[in-house]
Formats: sequence, structure tokens, C-alpha cells
Amino acid sequence: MNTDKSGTNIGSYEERVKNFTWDAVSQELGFEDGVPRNIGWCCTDRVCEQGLREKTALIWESAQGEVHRYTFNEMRLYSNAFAKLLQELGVKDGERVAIYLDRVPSLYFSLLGILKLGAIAVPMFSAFGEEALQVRLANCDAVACITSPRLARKLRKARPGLPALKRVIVVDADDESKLKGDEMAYSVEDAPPVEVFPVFPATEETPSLLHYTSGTTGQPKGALHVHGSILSQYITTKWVMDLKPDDVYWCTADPGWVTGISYGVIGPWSLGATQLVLEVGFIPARWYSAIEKHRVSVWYSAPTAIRLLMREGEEIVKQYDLSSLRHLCSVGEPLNPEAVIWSEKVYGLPFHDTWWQTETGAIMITNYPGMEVRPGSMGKPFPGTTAAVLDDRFEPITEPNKPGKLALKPPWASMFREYWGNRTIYESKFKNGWYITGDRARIDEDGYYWFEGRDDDVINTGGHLVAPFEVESALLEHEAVAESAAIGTPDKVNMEVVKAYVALKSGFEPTKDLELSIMNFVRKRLSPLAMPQYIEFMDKLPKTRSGKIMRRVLRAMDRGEPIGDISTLEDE
Ligand code: 6R9
Repeated sequence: MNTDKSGTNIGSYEERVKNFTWDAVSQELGFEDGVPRNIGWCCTDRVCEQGLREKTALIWESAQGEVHRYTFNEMRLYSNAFAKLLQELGVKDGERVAIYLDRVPSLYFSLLGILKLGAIAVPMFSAFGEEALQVRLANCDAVACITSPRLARKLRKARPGLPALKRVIVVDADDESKLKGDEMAYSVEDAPPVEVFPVFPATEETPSLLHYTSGTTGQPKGALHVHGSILSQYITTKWVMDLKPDDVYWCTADPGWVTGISYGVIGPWSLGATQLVLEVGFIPARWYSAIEKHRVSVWYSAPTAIRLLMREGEEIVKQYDLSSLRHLCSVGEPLNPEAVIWSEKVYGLPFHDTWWQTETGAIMITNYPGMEVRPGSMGKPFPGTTAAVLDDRFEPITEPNKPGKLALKPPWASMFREYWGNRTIYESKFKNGWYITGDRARIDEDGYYWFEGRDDDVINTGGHLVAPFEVESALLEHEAVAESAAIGTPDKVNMEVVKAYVALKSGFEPTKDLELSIMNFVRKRLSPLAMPQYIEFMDKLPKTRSGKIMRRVLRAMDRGEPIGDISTLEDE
């Protein structure tokens, strides 16, 4: 990997902006005629061909603290084995295969295997409840799902609504007698090694992954990505994460989220980097001890985690040797200036904010290593990316610091190609030649971008987007709920948490017990993140004449702000 004098991979940002071409990235990835553009192949076989067969690809620490290491060659063999298994089970290229697993090694091997086969991988959060799972897998007609004994129980409940789902593969099943019906146990480490698998000859436009994301209206939508996305993920990881051959890189994101795939699989492994994966979620002592034990040098995390670490204080930091750290990045929510300043003080390094979305597939605006970080700013557009802030007529605003709609000029390699089965909504995201991100931002005199807020009703809790509609639908399934609305209410740590407004059916009284029962109901059906932290009971909810819930009014009420124009309200 060539670095320039400054010691960073990116070197001069201005030069990179001036000289950027996708062809050059394509060349770096060795994409000559006849070479498959297959992400699964690029992240394993290609790296092995570059002489890194025995390099550690994955350092995996289990919940109990055991450590397993897998080389690029092992990852190549194990992903081959998954590809072959799925092929033998009759899965065809283009078909959707879901992964519903905790952060275990098979998650990574199966993901790469699905891609090698040319099928479309659909990563699911293991925290998803039966309904969240069912809505997504039914939407894409997933034909197979790879899961674990613990999660298979939840999947069983969702299965009656999933007629297309023909194959359930259960990994790490100690006791096969506990499997039900057609579920099949599989252990990649016990299976015969598959030295050669003829990978699907993907082109840059071959579909690769379907990432479900929450929008303003309706149920979550599957953003469809293609194998060519690797060009964006490779080059952004190289220039933004600044990975060098000896780095140990740790992305704390779950692969149920796009970050855990673009920067927890594709980017780093396409560069032949060693990655750490912790099975456990956020536990400050485990996190710090993992950095110390595995000598983590580059760390990609999220503002909520950083704020939680701030809350834990500095004393705990002193108990660990974190001297291996050399570069820190963050994504998912606005990174508040205090967090940047705190990290500089406590770790001796600032967190570098990165902005992007499920739909963009890769980092679009960011602070670069070696460049001045303006605390609170998202940074500048990635080389090769044209960003702008647009006015209400979708024309670029040229005046500095004037907020508007954050937009990007299509296309770019990792741009989503479709919302699964929803062309109309996909097309509605493009206006006047721009992709409209749904965020508001402003650009300062020096070209730095500042996040102003979302331009829609989507709730961002701890970096995870929650669709109000999905919460509202789940609430309505509760026996006591007649009407429901969900909004985000400000929260010190998670930025926002879900708050629900509920009108009860007659015969039900608003009690503490009922409140808890409703909260738990949503937690189980959707996920802990989607669970309302607050429930406010109302006699009826504010609606437009056409019956749409006015979340704007509820948000204003929640914040104690003026309610504004409510002339379209039903009974006003
Ligand atoms: C990768 C990812 C995208 C939305 C995005 C914005 C918010 C992400 C941010 C940020 C402020 C940042 N967001 N990064 N807001 N500063 N650095 O997060 O994808 O789950 O699709 O969320 O998250 O609102 O539009 P996704």
C-alpha cells in the first residue's frame, strides 16, 4: 500500500480530489478482463494470491473470552464450503439468503460464501424479534436462512409467514436433536475442506447484498447493492481508515447494520487487513481489554458508544494500555464536539467523523487522517464524490452556512440500485439529477459539511434508524391499542429514543402495568432499540384530514415548542 510523505494513505486530499478516477481504483483491485468482480473472491482468494494466505484475517473473541484466529486461507476454504453447501441445497444465483446470527465466525464465512455463489446476502440483526424478521424476509422472498440454535426459536415463529423459505441451516448446533422439522445442522469446521469453488463470475452490476433500512413511510426497505460496491468500500477504507499492512482493525458495528458489512467485512478484507470481532456488544471493560490484548490500532465506532465511554470516565481508561491505537473513526449519528475533544484528551487521538448511509454503501463525507478535524463537522466529500446542499427547488445553495437538503450526484460505485420491489420509492429519492439523502446540512466557508438534522420522521437511536411506521404497526397489534404514533425524543446518550403516543381501545385504562406490557410487546416483536422508552396516553391522536398522523405536532408537544399550523387537523 503506497503512502505519501505525510504517512497517511490518502496523502494530499486536494490532489486526490483532482486526480480521482474509478478506473484507477479498479486497477488497484486487479479488475482486468476475466477477473471476477466477486466480493467473496476479492476478500479471500485474491488476498491469498497476494501472498497473504497465512496472515490472520479474523481475530474472534467469544462472549466467554476465548480467542480464535482464522487466516485468509481458512476464510477462503470456509467460505468455499458455505458456497458449496448452498449450491448443493439448490440455492441459485440472484436468490436471497438471510443471515440471522450473533457475531460468530460462521456469520462471516457464510456471508462470503453466499457472495461467492452469486446469491444475495440479507443480513439480519440477531436482536430482531419474530415480526421484524418476518417482514424483511417475506419482503425479499428469502429462500434460505443461516441461523443458530438460539435464534432458530425466533425464526420458527416467523416461518409460517415465509412460504419461500425452504432451507434453514443451523450453525453451532451442539445438540441436533433439538432442531425441528427441516432445519439442518452444519458446522463449517467439521465439514470437508473445499479447496476450489468456481465463484460466480459477477460483474460490477451483479446484486450482492440487501440491507434493510428504515424510511419515513411504510415498512423498512431493502437497499439492493452490487458487487461493484467493493470499489468504494476498498478505497474509502484505505484512505479514511488509513489501514496499513500491520494494523489490527476493529469495527464495533454489528453486521446487521450496513457499517458492519461495508467496514466490518468488505473494505478491510479487500485490503488484506487483520480484523477483530467481539461476540459481545458494548461492555466498557471488555472493549478496553480487547484493544489492549489484541493491540488494536484502528478503531471504527459510533457516537453513542463514545458517549457511553465518556460516561464511564477516565479512571477506567488508565487501567489499560491503549497505546496501540493510532486512528479513530465514528459513524451513525452526529458526533458532538465534546466527544471529539474528550477522545483527544483521554486517548490522545480525536475521533474522525464519517457520514454515509445504507443507500450510499460507503463513506461519502468525512474527516481525513492527517487533516485538521473541525469538532462537530462531518468533514469534506470523499474524492470522486460530488455533494451539495440544495434548496426547496432542489438547486444547489452557494451561500456558505445556509442549511438545506444534503444531496449527492449519482452515480458512484457503492450506490444502491433499487429498493427491493419498490421502484416508485427508489425513484422518489432522485430529484433534479441529485440523490436526496433525507438529511439537512450546511457547508461552511472552507467547504466543511455540518449536519443539521434529518429532513424526515425517521428516528435515529444510538445510530440505528427506526421507522415510526414499523413501531406504530407493532403497537397496533397490542390488544389495548386503538391508535398509535411514534417519534424520536431527545436523549443524552442515544441522541434519540422512541416515544409512543397511544390512544386506548374502550375498556382499557392507562396504567403503569399496561405501559410496561405495551413496551415489552414491541421489544419482543421488533427489537430492544425499537421499544418505546416512553409511552404517553392520549384520548386521540392529531391527524390530518386524510388521516395521516401528524408526528410534527407530537414532536413539538414533546419538546414544548409551539405547535405551529394545525389548520389541517381533523377536528380543529
Ligand atoms: C452508515 C449509516 C444513515 C443516517 C444518515 C444520518 C445519520 C450517519 C452520520 C449521521 C450525522 C454522521 N448519520 N452518519 N448523522 N453525522 N456522521 O449510519 O447508515 O443506518 O442508513 O443511517 O444516519 O441521518 O442519513 P444508516
